Amino acid sequence: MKKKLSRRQFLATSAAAVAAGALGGKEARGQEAAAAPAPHASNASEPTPSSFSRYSRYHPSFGGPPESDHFLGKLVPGLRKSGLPPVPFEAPDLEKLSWRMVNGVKEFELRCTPVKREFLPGRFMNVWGYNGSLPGPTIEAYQGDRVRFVVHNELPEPTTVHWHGLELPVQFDGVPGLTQNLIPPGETYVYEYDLHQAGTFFYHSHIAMQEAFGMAGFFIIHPRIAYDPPVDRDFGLIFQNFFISPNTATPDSMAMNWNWHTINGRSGPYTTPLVCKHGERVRIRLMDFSPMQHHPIHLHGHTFWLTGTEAGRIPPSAWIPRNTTLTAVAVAQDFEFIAFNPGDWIFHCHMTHHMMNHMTKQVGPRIRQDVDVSRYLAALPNRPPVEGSFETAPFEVPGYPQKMQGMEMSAKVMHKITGRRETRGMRKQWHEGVKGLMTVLRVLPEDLYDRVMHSEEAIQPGEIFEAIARRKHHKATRSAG
Ligand SMILES: [Cu+2]
Repeated sequence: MKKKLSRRQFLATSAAAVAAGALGGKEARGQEAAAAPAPHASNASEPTPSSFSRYSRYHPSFGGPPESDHFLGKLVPGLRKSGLPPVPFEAPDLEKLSWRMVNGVKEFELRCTPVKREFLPGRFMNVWGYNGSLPGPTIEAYQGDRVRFVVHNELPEPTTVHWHGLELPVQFDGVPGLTQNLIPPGETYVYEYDLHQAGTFFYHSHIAMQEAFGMAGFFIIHPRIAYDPPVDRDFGLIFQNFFISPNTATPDSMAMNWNWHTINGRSGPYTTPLVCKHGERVRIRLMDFSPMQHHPIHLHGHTFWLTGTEAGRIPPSAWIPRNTTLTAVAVAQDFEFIAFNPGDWIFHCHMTHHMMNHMTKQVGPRIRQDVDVSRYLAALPNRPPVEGSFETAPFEVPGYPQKMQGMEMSAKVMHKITGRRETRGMRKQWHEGVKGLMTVLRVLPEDLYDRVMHSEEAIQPGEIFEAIARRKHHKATRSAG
């Protein structure tokens, strides 16, 4: 019976405890809360309601002493019950690698392939990946699985696949020369081993120049039973950089600087927002597969806790509250938070050059004088000389690239960006603030979540955003939930 307590009942219980506290002081509150049924009672060491009688997952978690459980958020139960398998992992804009069971082994088929990936609408880049995708499709498995990967090399050159972070028999580690022979073009190689770890792993080519071409993908290994408290959402984002000069669509893998930035193979604002419900416990797994660049990843509107590494969940006593986390090359980090704050929140790398892709059309001092570069390109033999003086008024402000902020895009491009379900009801010009290594976390009250993600009714630009801005969040959610 205790296990059947609904979320609404739990909230009412918490509210009653708070009200009792206000009337009768601290002691009365403790007694009232202790008498209430536990939200889930599968485990004797789980928190009791008194642990979070003053905590609402619909309010900011700050305010308590730094060492308190409230502040750490570690006692907040997920909407998802404890003791169940983990929620499926979700990496926006990437597919999952399918598998079939062959004599007790999960068999996956992985093809190493050239890829045309649409970084931005109409911008198809010649990169490499797996099964026609950059990054490769996500491998999702469970601790204890035995897995087999049948790898076909469809590239014009030899390759190997390395299973990053896995403790496996050495002959399957994927290092050319050291542990195996290269897989020649057109050939197949089979890797097979047991998964005894759990965590955020990835797979990638072990040829440096192929890595610079983007050959990597998520390899998520779940524990059989979700960590407690469980998360309601499990998202993943791979950050990558490429140097693609203005007049080509093929990266220069020898370059030492990077002008195109992708999350799961797309650049902002073409990255697909992460959408969750108000009050859910959310995990986001970050993985940096850039050739050389580390990324300070920043989430607005929430404090998150670093809760995991490649090696799985960190003990809660060691969780670290942050707003920005520096994710280094070849590192995976998991963080978790309660999505207590409804709205459209930018979620991005904080390196200024990663917050935009390069603009090729209007570079240089001429734009500062409000003359389009196309005039010069059209009259190359007799183009006017460049003004050498910096003492004129236009040089007192930066000009490029600040002028690109409000750049017009064609209707076709705009439709690809704003026509997706996940973006419905965002403000009309939302895409102006989402560039390069950026995406959006949308925290939607339950009724608005259903309208955006499940209904077919028309939603005007800005409608959802304005509805949230007008609401008193916790009241609206309780009555709607
Ligand atoms: Cu960055």
